[in-house]
Amino acid sequence: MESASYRDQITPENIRNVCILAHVDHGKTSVADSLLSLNGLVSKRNVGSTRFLDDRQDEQLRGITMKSSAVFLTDVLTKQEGVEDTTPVILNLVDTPGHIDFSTEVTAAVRICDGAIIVVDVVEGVCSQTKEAIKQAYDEKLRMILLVNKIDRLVVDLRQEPKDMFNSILLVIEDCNAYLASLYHLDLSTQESSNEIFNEKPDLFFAPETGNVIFASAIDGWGFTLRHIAQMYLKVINGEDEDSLTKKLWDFDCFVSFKDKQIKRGAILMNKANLFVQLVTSTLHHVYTNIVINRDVSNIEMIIKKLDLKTIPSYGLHNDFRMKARTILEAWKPLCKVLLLQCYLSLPSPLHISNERIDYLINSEHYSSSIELNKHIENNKLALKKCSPDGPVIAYMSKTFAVNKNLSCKNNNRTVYPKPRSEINLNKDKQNFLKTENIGADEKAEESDGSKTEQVLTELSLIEKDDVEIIALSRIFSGQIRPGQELYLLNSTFDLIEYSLSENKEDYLKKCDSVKKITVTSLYLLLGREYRLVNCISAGYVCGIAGLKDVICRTATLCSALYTTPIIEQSAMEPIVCNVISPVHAKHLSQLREGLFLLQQSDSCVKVILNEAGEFLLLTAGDVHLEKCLEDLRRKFALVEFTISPPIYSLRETVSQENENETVFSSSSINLSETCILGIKITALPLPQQIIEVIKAHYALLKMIQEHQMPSVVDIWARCESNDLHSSTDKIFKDELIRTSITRLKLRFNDAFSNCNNLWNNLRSENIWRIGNIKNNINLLINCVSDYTCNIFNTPNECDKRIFLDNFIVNAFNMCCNAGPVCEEPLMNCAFIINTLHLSGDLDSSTSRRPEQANHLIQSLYACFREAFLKQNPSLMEPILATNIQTDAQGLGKIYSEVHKRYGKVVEALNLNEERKVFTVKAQIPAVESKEFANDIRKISSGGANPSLQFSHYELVGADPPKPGAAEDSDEEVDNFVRARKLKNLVRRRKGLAIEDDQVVVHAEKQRTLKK
Ligand SMILES: Nc1nc2c(ncn2[C@@H]2O[C@H](COP(=O)(O)OP(=O)(O)OP(=O)(O)O)[C@@H](O)[C@H]2O)c(=O)[nH]1
Ligand SMILES: [Mg+2]
Repeated sequence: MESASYRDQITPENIRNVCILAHVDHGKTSVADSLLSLNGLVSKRNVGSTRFLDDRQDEQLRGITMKSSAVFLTDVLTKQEGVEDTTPVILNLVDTPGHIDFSTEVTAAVRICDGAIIVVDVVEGVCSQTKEAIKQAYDEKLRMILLVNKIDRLVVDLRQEPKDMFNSILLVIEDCNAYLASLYHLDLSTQESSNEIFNEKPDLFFAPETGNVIFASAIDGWGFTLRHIAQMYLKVINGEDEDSLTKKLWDFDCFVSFKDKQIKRGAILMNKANLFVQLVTSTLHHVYTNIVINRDVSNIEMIIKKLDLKTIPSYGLHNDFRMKARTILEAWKPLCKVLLLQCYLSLPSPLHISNERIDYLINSEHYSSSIELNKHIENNKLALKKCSPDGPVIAYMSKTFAVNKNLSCKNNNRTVYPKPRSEINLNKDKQNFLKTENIGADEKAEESDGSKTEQVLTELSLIEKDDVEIIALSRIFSGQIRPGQELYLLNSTFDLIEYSLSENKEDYLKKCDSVKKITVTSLYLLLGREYRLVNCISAGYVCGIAGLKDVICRTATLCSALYTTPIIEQSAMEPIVCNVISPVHAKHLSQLREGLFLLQQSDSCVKVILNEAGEFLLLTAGDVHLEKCLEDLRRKFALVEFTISPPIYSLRETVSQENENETVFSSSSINLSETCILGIKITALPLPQQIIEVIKAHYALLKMIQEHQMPSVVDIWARCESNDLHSSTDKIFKDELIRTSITRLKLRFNDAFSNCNNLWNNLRSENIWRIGNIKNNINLLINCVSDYTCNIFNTPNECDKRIFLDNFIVNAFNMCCNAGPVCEEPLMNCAFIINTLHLSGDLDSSTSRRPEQANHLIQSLYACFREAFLKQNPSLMEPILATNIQTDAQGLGKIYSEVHKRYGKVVEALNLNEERKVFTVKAQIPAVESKEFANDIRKISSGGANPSLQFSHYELVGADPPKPGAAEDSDEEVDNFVRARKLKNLVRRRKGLAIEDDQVVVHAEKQRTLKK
């Protein structure tokens, strides 16, 4: 077990927690390889080809990363490398996958880091997942470095001239900045986040002259910032210092006059190559053209001299010209060193967490109205800010994963620490430590690339179920954790307000399933493929925590005291692909169940559901993710044979209005007691898009208002305040910011209502009773009862006898939204309007408390909601997947026909290159029809196109039953109807519900003719 002595000597000031984000295949893992070479985990020769962190067999086979992996690296930066003093640095690096199926893994990575390296392939440019990566880092308030990768390809593959190389690079930087600007403006327009980030605006964008842009080729191991180039040319250019030359390198009007070696202006007007082209792209162009393309040995010595390389690198040892170029360029500006330096200089240490990030992490707005809790919240914020080992424990578990216990290195022989570097003046203790910890680092570097890789992979694949240990990838924000320590595990639903207001805390904890007590069994430093057992980890580190036996949670906060604000959960992608999984032999059922449990524990994007029919439903994020899960089940968790059904997709139910001027409603008379009858009328309507947009944009605020309007909480709040039970939301929220937001929200609703037609433009924000409880399925309950003022902005009038119905109506509404009457799938974009709510007779005050009466009431209301829905032309919505496919002109037609065959549509076909006729086809296809789509497209394009499908939205399938006269309508409409009926019956059959006749005979005559 490791003593913490080395880590003890490094303060959090010198720690950097950094993730690498990018679109698929842009080179993240290759960049990580380069950094790993610092510690000898990968030999320099094999950077880019080892892909050390892709340690799964399927990752190596497919060539894509499927999970986030963290690795703990240490190195020392010296004065020569650009820091003021010799500085030991710890880098916790997290490589992430780029494939859309694994975006939950990216979400997990960004939370535990303070900075992100955004990698962009300069040839492909900014792609959909690049934007997603930037957005995630921006939302999490991480500082970013842009790494423009694969610059070698501009010369070697595209044969671009230096000027075009510059344009390609510029385009990437501008695209990233344009996207950042759009995020920034969106933030400004909602104004819901604090102003701090806007004050720091200059740091938000990528500006090469500030050092947050690295130009690189990960595969060739080189990289630099403008400052590095400035340092190099300072000796030969007159009249400039390092700062001024760095700035001028990114001033496109500057150029160097080689005659007098001075920098001049006017490059744009004179149409001259600018300084960047002259000093940067021309140099790279020269090296690659001479060595790799022309294979010209005669120039190499000259190149080495020009690059100011004092020692001649061992380029001569390589016969391969690519390797020669690589050796020279790597010796010139090694990417690993440049990247480490820039992480140290441009990204914050855990001590420099911004107030804005702290407020975001604990959602401090949520607590801003609580005077009682203020002291605790402030203490929490202070603990996060101080990042001290002496503070209370606050850690965030961002994902769980399974490891082979045998692979954790319990003795030091299996660990790799940085090579001691003779020139560094470390203190004696550190030197000794490095020596003892560095056993076999060199041999390991060699081993880890070839035979060793094989060995590790085999080890993984032979894992025994008992050897599986579930580890939580965690970040310690405050305090210190040791094995054996007892901690509270709070999941994101833990409500500190409710806890603090509960009268009997013990009772509350017993009832509340959002808090658990766990004992930390072991702690690990994560070393990529291995896990190093340690006896203590302090604030500021990324680590692995074990001790989660029987706990399934996606994310959680670990803390030593219960008055801790849980760190908010990031919204992650919901799994959309669903398959039934069953054992081949019935006797293996329990093993499969255990395996599925472990799978769910180890992968936060997997859900396993046992349905009413007793089948296990396995929900995953996409085809590739499903295959990874099946591989894990087969080899690690279940070790039994199983079968898997074709995918089942989750549908949505909605309504469409036939005749806008006519309202249909369901009415019901419900006996509340022998003497009292409730009369209720409900209308279901499609929710207009404008209103959906307002709800989506303010979902968090609306949810908070709703939570505070729950009678029990309101009650308690009111007692805390001034016995005023008729408080409006404005009174409940003391915080000025929230109150202003609520006022603005009401205005937005009023605007949206008045922009709609007919019935809608008579409504006001005061008519909104409830928002449906599923975030992505927006549904609305509207109160149009003239004499009953109940809405989400005001607590109801206590004197009105109907107030007790509020909970029942809201519950029945939510029940109906969770499972609609067509095929028990969730509703989407529906509004239910309560037109009448009328009590006749005397209401006995105990009525609603009798369980059978309460049950009768809620079931009757639920039935009434369902009837209203069925009366308004119910329809189904299906998930639509979006894809981008690159193709040449010949493939274009085939792709169109493949998309149409699957009931999809081509949204856009962009001509990327006029000369070569390269197109990007943006298409959408129903998820239900997406089976084997990627494979079919790959075949069509002879392997050239490799589309990845991404969930886009839900879309109406078609009305079911058909509109009157549908039989005479277009073929397309009939197709829609037939598909809708087929989908509906498929779902109903799966759920064991009654099915209408499958045989749909529309256009009966046509069918007869066809038969002939
Ligand atoms: N020419 C060239 N190829 C590169 C460079 N960097 C990476 N590659 C290649 O690009 C491919 C993808 O690299 P990876 O490092 O696996 O990319 P990734 O971003 O980790 O991919 P995912 O994790 O699957 O999203 C590999 O074949 C690399 O060898 C580079 O600088 N130049
Ligand atoms: Mg990768």
